[in-house]
This record gives sequence, C-alpha cells and structure tokens, in this order.
Amino acid sequence: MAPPQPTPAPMPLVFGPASALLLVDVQNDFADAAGSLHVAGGEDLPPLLNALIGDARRSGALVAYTQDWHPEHTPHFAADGGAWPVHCVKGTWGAALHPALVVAGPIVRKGSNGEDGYSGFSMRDPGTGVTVPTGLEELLHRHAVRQLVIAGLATDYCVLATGLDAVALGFETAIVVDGVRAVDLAAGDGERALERLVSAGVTLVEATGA
Ligand code: VGL
Ligand code: ZN
Repeated sequence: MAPPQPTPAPMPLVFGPASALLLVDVQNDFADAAGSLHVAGGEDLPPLLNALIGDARRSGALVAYTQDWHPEHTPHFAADGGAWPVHCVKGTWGAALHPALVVAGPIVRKGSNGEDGYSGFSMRDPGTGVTVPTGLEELLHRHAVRQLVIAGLATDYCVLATGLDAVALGFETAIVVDGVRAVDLAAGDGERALERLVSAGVTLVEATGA
C-alpha cells in the first residue's frame, strides 16, 4: 500500500463576491459541551467563525448555514436502528444554532422527513435509498456562487459529505481547517476526512492569520 500522503499546508483564506461561506451544523447538540452529540472543541468555534462571517460579509460573499433538523424518531437514531444518539430534534434547544454564532444569512435544514442528512446538499431516505436535494445548490446558484468555503461540524460526517457533494456539483471548494472539529469515533477519522476531501479536489484554507 502507498504510504499516506501528508495533507498539504493550508492556504490563506480570501473571499470574493462569487464566494459563499457555509457554516455546517453549528448547533447546540454538537457545539455545546452539554449537547447530546458534543463534538470535542466545537464550543471553541464561534469566535473564529464570527470573524470569518465578518470577513465574508465585507467581501460581498453570501453567508449561509445548515441545520441538522430531525424528527423525534428516525432510522438515523440508535433507538430506531441507526447510528446516533438522539440529537438536533426540530424545535429543541439541541437543534438551535449555537447562541454565540452570528446569523447573517439563510439557513438550510436537512433531515426533516427522517432522512439521513449528512450533506448540506442532499438527503437520503434510509428506507427507500432515494436521495433528494435540500435547496442549497439552488440557493448558491441564485447568488451566482462559484467558490464555496466550508467550516463547522463535524469534519468526518457533515463537513465531509457537504464538501464531496460541493466538488461533484462543480463548486471550487475550500475547507477551513481551523474552523472544523471531528467526532473521531475512530482516532484519525478527522484527518482521513481531510485527506479524502483533498483527493476529491478540495483546497484546505486557514482562518488564522487571514
Ligand atoms: C452529523 C452525525 C449525525 C454532523 C449529523 O453534523 O456531522 N453527524 N448527524
Ligand atoms: Zn444528524
């Protein structure tokens, strides 16, 4: 087997009028230490993300958000045969965006009908396997977005799925390496997710020092 390639050094982050900043699932259940699916370090993200949101707005870039938005019962949850503790149930504290995060643009919800909504772009019905779009692609096209900059939670699930879809849909896609955190169910999952994203054509960028 080929030795693992180190991920390339991140580049500085620059926004323009054809870019959008997408904040993925910065919700209490992931980003608050009391959340039911707390991602370690998620609570550290809002100040850095707010600085990015300010940069994006000053550059005329769109700022958009995704929100994991589940019914009380879904095959996405362990109690109903899935993988995860109950989290981000629509309308609950856990599903709300972290209160420290500045909200300065549209929010795209995913999973409302019980789908596995890992990607911000599409949802897969776990029963039928059918995939339906969320409206994010249409939103980005309506704003003439060509470059998508992604930060948020979690690196190894929703950020990964959203980044892979973004590249496949033809967006020039960047991930903010210091603006994401991983679940790391297995040690190294976050790093491997970044490697997969780079192999797919994603650029790694850094918020600090930008
Ligand atoms: C996510 C697990 C389950 C995520 C969502 O936002 O990364 N992870 N649902
Ligand atoms: Zn979920």
